[in-house]
Order: sequence, then C-alpha cells, then structure tokens
Amino acid sequence: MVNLTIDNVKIEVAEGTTIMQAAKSKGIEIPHLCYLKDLNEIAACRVCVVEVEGKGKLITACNNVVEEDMVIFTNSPKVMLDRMRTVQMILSQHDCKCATCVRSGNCSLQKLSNDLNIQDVLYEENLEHQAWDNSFPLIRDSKKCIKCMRCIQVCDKMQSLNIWELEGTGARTTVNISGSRTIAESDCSLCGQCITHCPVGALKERDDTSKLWEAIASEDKVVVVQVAPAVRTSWGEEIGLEIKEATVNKIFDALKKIGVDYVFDTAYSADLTIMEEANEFLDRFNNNELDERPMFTSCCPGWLRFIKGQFPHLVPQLSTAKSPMQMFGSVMKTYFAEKIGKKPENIYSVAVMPCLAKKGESEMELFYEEYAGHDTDCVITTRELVRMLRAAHINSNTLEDIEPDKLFEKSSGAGVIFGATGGVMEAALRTAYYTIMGENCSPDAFEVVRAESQDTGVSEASFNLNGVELRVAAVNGLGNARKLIEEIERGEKKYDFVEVMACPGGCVGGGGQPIHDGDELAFERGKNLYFLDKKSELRYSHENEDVKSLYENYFDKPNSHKAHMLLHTDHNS
Ligand code: HC0
Ligand code: SF4
Repeated sequence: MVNLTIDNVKIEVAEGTTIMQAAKSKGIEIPHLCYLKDLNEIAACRVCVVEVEGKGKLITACNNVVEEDMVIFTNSPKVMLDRMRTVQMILSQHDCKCATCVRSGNCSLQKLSNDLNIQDVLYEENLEHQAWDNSFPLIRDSKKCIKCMRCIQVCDKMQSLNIWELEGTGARTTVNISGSRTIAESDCSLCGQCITHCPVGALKERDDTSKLWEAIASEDKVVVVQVAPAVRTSWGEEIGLEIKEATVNKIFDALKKIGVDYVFDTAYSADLTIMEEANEFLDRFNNNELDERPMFTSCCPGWLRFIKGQFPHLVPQLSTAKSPMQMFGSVMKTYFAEKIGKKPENIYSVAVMPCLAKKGESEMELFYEEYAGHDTDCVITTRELVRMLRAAHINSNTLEDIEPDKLFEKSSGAGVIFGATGGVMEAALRTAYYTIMGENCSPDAFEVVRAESQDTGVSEASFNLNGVELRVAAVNGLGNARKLIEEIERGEKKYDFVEVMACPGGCVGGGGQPIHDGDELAFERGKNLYFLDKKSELRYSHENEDVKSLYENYFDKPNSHKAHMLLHTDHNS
C-alpha cells in the first residue's frame, strides 16, 4: 500500500493507483475532460493537473501513479490558474454556440468553464469546418471537437472498429474518419458509443424530430408509435423522474399529449419475435444443421452492420427473424391498417429507440415493401423523445399511466428483458423449453445468462433439455463479440445459439440513451428490466394472448408462408 496526502486528506491506496483514482477514493473529484477510466488515460486535455510538493512543474492526475509520502494539491492557486488557461485555450478552438447545441446543459466543457467562472472567450480562432454527410444517422461537427480522443479509443478498444483517427499535426491536429473514407464508406456499426462518450457536442445523432412533428401535423397520416424496452429505463433520467415513476405507460400518455394517434410497446413484438425465432432455432437445431451452428440473434442492428462488414461469411448463420421494431412496423402497415380501415401508405410508423443503428435499419432497402414504404418510417432516440417532450412543454408531473392501444395491449416480461444483454436468449429459452417439454420451466430457470456488470462481456451456459445438450452464449460490446467469434472460428468454443448486442449491457447502454459523462449506467438500467419482468403477470412470450390472436387472425402459425413474407429477411442488403 502507498500512503499520501491529497488536499490535506491522508489517503492509503494500492500501489499503481493513479492520482485521479486515489483522490476519487476520498471523494475528491479532479476536473477532467478527456479521461475515461481504462479507456483514455492519456492526459490529452491537461485539465487534471495537480501540484506535488517538491516538484517544480504541475503533473497530470489521470496518468501518473501515487508515490509514498506524496503531498498533492488539486486546487492550489497555481493549479487553478493553469487549469483556467488550459480551458481558455480549448474554448478558443471550440465553437461556443451553446444556445443551439444539443449538449447544452449536459456538456463537460460548458460545466467546467462555468465552474471556473470563465466569462469570456479570450482568443477566437477561425475554426475549420470539415465536410460531413448530414443524411447519415451519426453526425460530427468538427468545430466542436476538443480532440480529447475518447471517440478514437472507445471505437477502437471497446468496439474494435477503429473508425476514427488523428490527422494533421500541432495546432492543426484534428480527428477524422480513418483511411480517408467518408463515414458512410466506413464500417461504422452505428452503435453510437462514440456519441455517449463524447464530453461535448461534437458527435450526435441525426435529428429526426421534425419529420415526426410534420407527420403529427399532417391530416392524412395516422401516427403509430412503438416504444422500445430500454427507453423506459432511462428517459426519466433527463426529466427528473425517479426510475419507478418513469414508466413506459407515462411515455404513452406523453406521446398522446403531443398528438400521436396510437401507442404500443415494442415488448409486444419482442414476444412475436420470440415465437418466430425460437421456432426457427428449434427447426435448425433438430435438422442437425451442424455446419450452421451457432445460430446468431438478428435483432441488434449494430451487430448486423458489424457481422456484414467484418464476418460476411457468417451472415447465413443469423436468424432470419426481423427485429421486433421491424416486425411491429410491418404488422402496423398490414394487419393493423386493415383493422382500422386505413391504407398502408397512410400509416406513419414510428419507433422510439435507445439506438442510432435503428435509424439505419429502418432505412435499409430490404425492409421496403412497394405498397407501404418502409416498415418503420421514423426512428427517434430516447434523447430525441425527451427533446420533443421539452419542446411541447410536457410537465412530467402531470403524466398518467395509460395502457397501449387495442390489438397489441399485452406484452410479457420476456419481451421487456430484450433490452438487457442476455434477455433475448433468456426469453427464447423460456419458449423453446415449452415447445420441447410441453410445459413451462420456472420463469427464472435460465437466469444464468444475465450479466450484472461488464466483466468479460460474455455469459455462457449449457442446459440439458430432455437429454439434449444446448450450449448458449450472450455477448455485449462489439470488441467482445469479435473475440468470441474468433474463438468459435478457431474451434475453441462451441455453441448452438449466440445472442449478440453491440452496446455495453445491451440496448440499455445504447448510443441513443441519455448521457452521463464517464458513468456507465447500463447495468443499473438492466436491473430495472429484470425487476419489471419479475413483477409481470405474464412471463412467457408464448402465453401472450394478443400474439396468439395475431396468429389466429393473420399469420396462422410461426414461420408460416405469410410470416416469412412479412416477419423474416434474408439479410441480403
Ligand atoms: Fe432493443 Fe429490440 S431490445 S434491439 O436493444 O430485439 O434498440 O430496447 O427495441 O427491435 O424489443 C433497441 C431495446 C429494441 C428491437 C426489442 C430487439
Ligand atoms: Fe465507432 Fe460505434 Fe462511433 Fe461508429 S458509432 S464510429 S462503430 S463507436
């Protein structure tokens, strides 16, 4: 152990601890911009400087480790002056238009400048604007970039994709797409992790809220909105509602209050997906298609972009089931339109998602049906939803819990846990068990595939069902997925069914979720979904009466010809 003093507080920490972490252990937060634990400890911003007694110059706290008997000051006059000058320099190279920035109020640079009482930008440089394709779901504003390098590191270390790189030297150093490509030409998975780890407004999603406002205003459009499982775990964070208060039913009320016609829960179509995917899996499993093992889940569009770009030969091993979002969209434009007496083209199908890749998924050719447009016409993220509610000055305290609209009112706890890593696998196993054994398992029989923290990013298990061994894995984060696939390809790991989610913790950690600089809330949010599942009366997708009646009235049975036409895809796009 090492003994030292920080701001007159005696501290004992393990050898090798950084000054930043040592201070944090006693509640002393050293200001920083670029630092991200284990991902970015490179002192690029130099905001975290501290004074060490006996040393002439200031040193950075994020990448220097403690030494025995060090006496450190994190807020001496010398430190404060240096920090203020550093932030002034950063502001001189930043487009300080806070009033029109999506990160205003949630920007680490803005907060730091305010905290340091900086009231003027002293030196204003001419900022170079890099061209960007603003139709792409991920938007970068080079004038806001502070070169903290977090995007580079997150994309490289967490997602193994290396989309960003540093370009130029000295004052002209900037971040750009690696390999002189445009963002659309790159292999970006659209996971959005670079956005949720950006401390400022340099990275953001394409804003699609005006498209939705237009549809709401249009007399011909019936606006039908579905809300993804993970959104209920996080939307309250931005509007000051406690997690227990911030229900999906209040989101439904808020949507109706802004003029939406019908509201539904994507957890309903997650149940529908399970019916299709669990049956498809059992077919593949029973037909002993050994070459095609494992079957991979197909609902996470970040993962789909990744597998198509990085391991295209594995695409045939994806489940052919469309994602719950796309299934719901296609049911809305067919069965639902018919039921309410509208033409498919008059249905405007919207999804509120924790995800940017869902914007890309909704636009893929593959989901285009001649008569009805795309399955999903518009995807907005959790952050965009909150912006819309703010714009319409919806008071969260006046919202009430209302039920989703008729025809798709019910959803199971199995559908709700889709939003957390392992959830799709667990939901599928509950139904696969029923199909094989003819009776229900305990609803928590497969809980070992849940993950409570990032750890290895992989949960694996094997189950014996009626003498048949079933080997499964659930992985979250694309870097972890790449590792697992390489192990499978080398023959070191063998599975029958693998769930992949691109983001840490699954959709709850999605790139469209509220941002808390430096804090990963995904696993806390995931616990909320498991809590909702536990208290749900309905915990098996195959017991969802509204799914059953959709089969009785429209699709006949899982994997029927009609189901194949509307609910499946060959991923050839
Ligand atoms: Fe997800 Fe989904 S669980 S991908 O994370 O499968 O985005 O929440 O809506 O479609 O249900 C996201 C979340 C969804 C879909 C569902 C799946
Ligand atoms: Fe990398 Fe994901 Fe950002 Fe794309 S969205 S650049 S894959 S971190």
